[in-house]
Amino acid sequence: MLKNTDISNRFISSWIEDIAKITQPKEIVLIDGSNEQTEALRELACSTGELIRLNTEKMPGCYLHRSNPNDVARVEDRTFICTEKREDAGSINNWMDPDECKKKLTGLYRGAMKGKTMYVIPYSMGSVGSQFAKYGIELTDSVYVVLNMLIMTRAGKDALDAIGDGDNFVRGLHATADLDESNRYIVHFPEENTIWSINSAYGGNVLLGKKCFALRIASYLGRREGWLAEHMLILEIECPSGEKKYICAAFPSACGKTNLAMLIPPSIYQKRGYKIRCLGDDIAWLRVGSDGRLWAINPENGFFGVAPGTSEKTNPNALFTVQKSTIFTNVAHNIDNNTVWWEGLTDNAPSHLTDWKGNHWDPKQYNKKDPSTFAAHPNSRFTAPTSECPCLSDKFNDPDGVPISAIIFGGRREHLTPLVYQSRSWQSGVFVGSAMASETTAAAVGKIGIVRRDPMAMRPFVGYDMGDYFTHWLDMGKKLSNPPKIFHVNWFRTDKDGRFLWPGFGENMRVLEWIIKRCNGEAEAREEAIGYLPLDNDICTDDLDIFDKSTLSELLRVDANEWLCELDEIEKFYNEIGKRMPVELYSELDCLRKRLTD
Ligand code: OXD
Ligand code: MN
Repeated sequence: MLKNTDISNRFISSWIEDIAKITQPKEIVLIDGSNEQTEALRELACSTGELIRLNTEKMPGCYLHRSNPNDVARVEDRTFICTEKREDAGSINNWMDPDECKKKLTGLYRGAMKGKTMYVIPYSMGSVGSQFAKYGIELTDSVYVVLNMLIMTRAGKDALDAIGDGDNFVRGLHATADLDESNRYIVHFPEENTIWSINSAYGGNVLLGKKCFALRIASYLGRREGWLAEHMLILEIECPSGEKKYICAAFPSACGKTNLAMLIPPSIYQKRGYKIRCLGDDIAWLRVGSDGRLWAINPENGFFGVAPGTSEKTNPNALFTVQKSTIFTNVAHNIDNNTVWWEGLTDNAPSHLTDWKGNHWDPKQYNKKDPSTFAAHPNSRFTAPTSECPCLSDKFNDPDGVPISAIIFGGRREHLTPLVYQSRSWQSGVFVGSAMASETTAAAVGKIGIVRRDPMAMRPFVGYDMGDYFTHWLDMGKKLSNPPKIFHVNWFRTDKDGRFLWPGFGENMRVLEWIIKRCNGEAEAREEAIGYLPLDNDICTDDLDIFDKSTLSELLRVDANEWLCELDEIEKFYNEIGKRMPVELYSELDCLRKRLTD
């Protein structure tokens, strides 16, 4: 058992004791973040088969993990917000009464760690000591979770010291149990700074610092304390003048946040002196600075990215990042050279692969329309340290964060939304974010490709009522004397044959350039009912062969009738959110309807 002397904080030690009485581990180990302990845990995981050590020359410090095939994505229908009053969780979240939930889950946790080790992981979200930083402790019986948390957060002794004697930390409890899907629960008690997770070992459900803390609990705390926790990447653009600008962008899961955050500008932009650097690919915490601007940090310390589709063409920086110190989950194993592979990494698959379930993979069975024939799971992941990212901004660890000039919302829409448009004001920008919709992806269990409303890409992550969340966004705007400009982009518009109209990836720089110019007051725009759009020549298409101006006009077309139908859908969604929907957003909706019909 953990010796009392290891943790002097009584709040922590008595909580650990309470949990240990229920889960009954054979021993308790404190994670200190030292290289020796981490290395010993890697050895242990390799000896039990939980990890496979990959080619130490080609991919030093890299490992492969295979999860249970029933446990490969976030489970939104098993995710709950347990507030005292049901209405505080809102109509979009699943809710359970906190006492009933604890009773039920305590039954499931009872004896769940028998014969196992319970690891105690103290961690910090944000640089330890920063005004943005928040601390947590995760108790888990999974070495895989420990090793992932050591990459994704700043975990170990420094975080424990920062908690000191206080009880201001998020209590997270994870037990693998027997991975029974029907008893899988990811539950949050925002009023008690507590998260419980059981019967899963998939990252988004069990790396409790990530979605559970840094989004669901943090969004709740942010509302109480006057800041925002958002599902956003953060990137830095260095302009030819040497000036650096910072942008946040919110896209639903698996819609290209990692690619945009690590974008390499096309060569004509490089020649002009543009550079892009990454600060984060998934989560941003945003505060109002004393200068009236919005300042952001990325609270994480690693990337938990989707592997399929990542290649030398689509994201060379991510590919470079994952060559070292990375844990791969559910990708294919190239047994000839003990490396990894996934669909999209190269045009042709290597000759001898073991698929993500550990079976021999027969390339003849591959059918690109049927994910069950893929060598890697469509939601297979890499967990890689930010420190390996070749384009990491030197502001990454800055405790004050970076000042944000623009916020971009985006979704995956075949039709309707143009390549880019700018909202008229903060309030209309909040409307744009609230009305976001996207086709579903493999990041969560469920049907893929269905359009669903995903406001600010936060539908699965807001830890309280969605109407209150929008009100909080509107209130934040009132505190910003110099707010970021708000834009919406859509890289996924298709032609009548279903082909993407926009080349995407590095070429998205062309859209970022217009956005930065708008922020600097250097680009014109045409005013449409939905907001401001680029004039025909405002998006640079130099060097873009296979692209003609008529394609650009199509990408920037606004169809009033389609938008009027969309507004009906938005209104239905607002009504579903219910009585806490702010009137300001209904009035934005009415004004837009009027502008579209005038
Ligand atoms: C993620 C997600 O893993 O959004 O980032 O699902
Ligand atoms: Mn995400």
